[in-house]
Amino acid sequence: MPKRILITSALPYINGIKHLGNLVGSMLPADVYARFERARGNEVVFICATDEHGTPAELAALKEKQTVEDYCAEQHEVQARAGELFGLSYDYFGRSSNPSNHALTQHFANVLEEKGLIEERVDKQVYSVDDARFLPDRYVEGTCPNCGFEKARGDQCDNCGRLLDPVDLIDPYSAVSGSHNIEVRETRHLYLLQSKLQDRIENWVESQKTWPQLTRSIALKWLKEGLRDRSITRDLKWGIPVEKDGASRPGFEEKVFYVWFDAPIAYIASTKDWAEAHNEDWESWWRTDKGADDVSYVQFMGKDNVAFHTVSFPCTLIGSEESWKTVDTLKSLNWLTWYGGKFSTSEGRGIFMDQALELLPADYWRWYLMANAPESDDTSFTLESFAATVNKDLADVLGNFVNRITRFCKSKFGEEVPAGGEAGPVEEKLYLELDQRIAAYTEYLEQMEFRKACAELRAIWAAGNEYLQEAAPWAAFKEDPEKAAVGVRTGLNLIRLFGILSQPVVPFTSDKLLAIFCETVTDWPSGPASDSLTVLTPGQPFTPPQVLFSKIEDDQITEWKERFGAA
Ligand code: B3M
Ligand code: ZN
Repeated sequence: MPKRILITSALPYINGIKHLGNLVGSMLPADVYARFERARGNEVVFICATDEHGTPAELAALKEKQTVEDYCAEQHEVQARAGELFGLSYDYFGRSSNPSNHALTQHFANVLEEKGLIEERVDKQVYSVDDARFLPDRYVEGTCPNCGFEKARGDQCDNCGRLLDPVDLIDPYSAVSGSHNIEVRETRHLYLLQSKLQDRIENWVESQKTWPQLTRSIALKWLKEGLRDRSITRDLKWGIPVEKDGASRPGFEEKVFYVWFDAPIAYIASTKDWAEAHNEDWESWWRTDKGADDVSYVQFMGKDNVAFHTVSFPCTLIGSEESWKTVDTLKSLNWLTWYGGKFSTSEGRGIFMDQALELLPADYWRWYLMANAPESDDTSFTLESFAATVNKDLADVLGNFVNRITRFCKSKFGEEVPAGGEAGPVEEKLYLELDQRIAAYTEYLEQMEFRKACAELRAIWAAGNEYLQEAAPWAAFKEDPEKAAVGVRTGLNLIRLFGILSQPVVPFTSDKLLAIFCETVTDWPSGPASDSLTVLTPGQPFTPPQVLFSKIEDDQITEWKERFGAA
């Protein structure tokens, strides 16, 4: 029975194309996992969307001298295209500003209010006189009352991780203009009474037996601090308007929902948009009373998003008392740093998705990023280690293997799988090693242990080279052409098997490997390696490929370091 797996990646903010750190933080690992589960024959729905509300979008549009609607529409296309070029295989790439999300967000707010979990409160909010606007949480900066960090944001301190309210900050200033001319004004907002949900969320978190340690400890830390009631509306123009009974809610005409309230709801809304576009049933993925109880739901995100997904969003879902599907497995990643520091959009530090593809094809980046995914710790991206990894793993190990075997076959046996000979001890040894390694690789992918999975995949490629070294068909050819034929036939079958196994991580290369044999199958090998390595039979034609990977040269590294601010 195929499993039904719902996969969501954290939604990239609309304001500008994402850098490699964003990519490896959620979208790319989610894609690798989605591809793997599809290849295993499971039914996968993989959802992402642009996160379009909030002040960042407003300010970015202002800077570009565009209306925020136009800005978002344009940037959505830019991000959709970049994702496609990187091979991110979303079933749907939606928008949090779509009508479906307006309706669902409104729905949740209404239901939560009916359940007594929402109330209007007059709140104090930071107002910047010079900017003539209320400042949303993250646009107020100041000193953290918890740890003393001087550049704490109003929503969260990046130093100690504590969730904050902007009014908690000591010596606050506007991050928009830097102005200290700010004051606290009264404003009316909707509050989600998370404190009333403490027990229910705690029980729910306790019942999650498969969460990774990082995820669990973040959730528990929050619960221990005690859930605080949080305002879920903001004084902004751009966003989802606050309604009651189908009309503007009195007193809220100039307000919208807080971006972190509506963004996770967009996972559901985007699934709905996907379903409408493909004549599918979205409720069977999201409502446990409508078939979603057998869905396994996996979320991917950077560690700074974990609290919102283990506490805030569950408050929305569980608080509604409707039968919404909640997350089963949450994979969170640490930071990828740029030479030990921060990637920075505003300072143009680091490499962004569009720039990366100007330099090299997607698979070079995909391989490096996944093989070095920041799982147990932050990982530093350097062009030097990127080049070393690409040159060694992709060019020397995988590329060289494919090149050697296809060329040798072409020159000695022609462009078809050679006949003759039988597998002997050298092949048996290879089968044994691959049986173990493929099982381990599969297990790591299933566990979403991506670094370990990639190490195993690399070892599988290397096993091919070691086998060729031992079988040495070029040496055998003169004396014992049958033995050489076995070596070549096995080698060609290895290329096909590499094509299948590599598909989740380097899908474009995988396509090329399979195209050598005019194949497109990517069904995960389930039988023994001895079966997988005898699929291509004598006489089957093939086309030797172009060089698969070119090496990165030292002067390229120098040039790129200069260009991207690493020099
Ligand atoms: N856009 C934050 C981020 O990309 C945010 C994620 C929303 S997930 C619902 O870090
Ligand atoms: Zn702090």
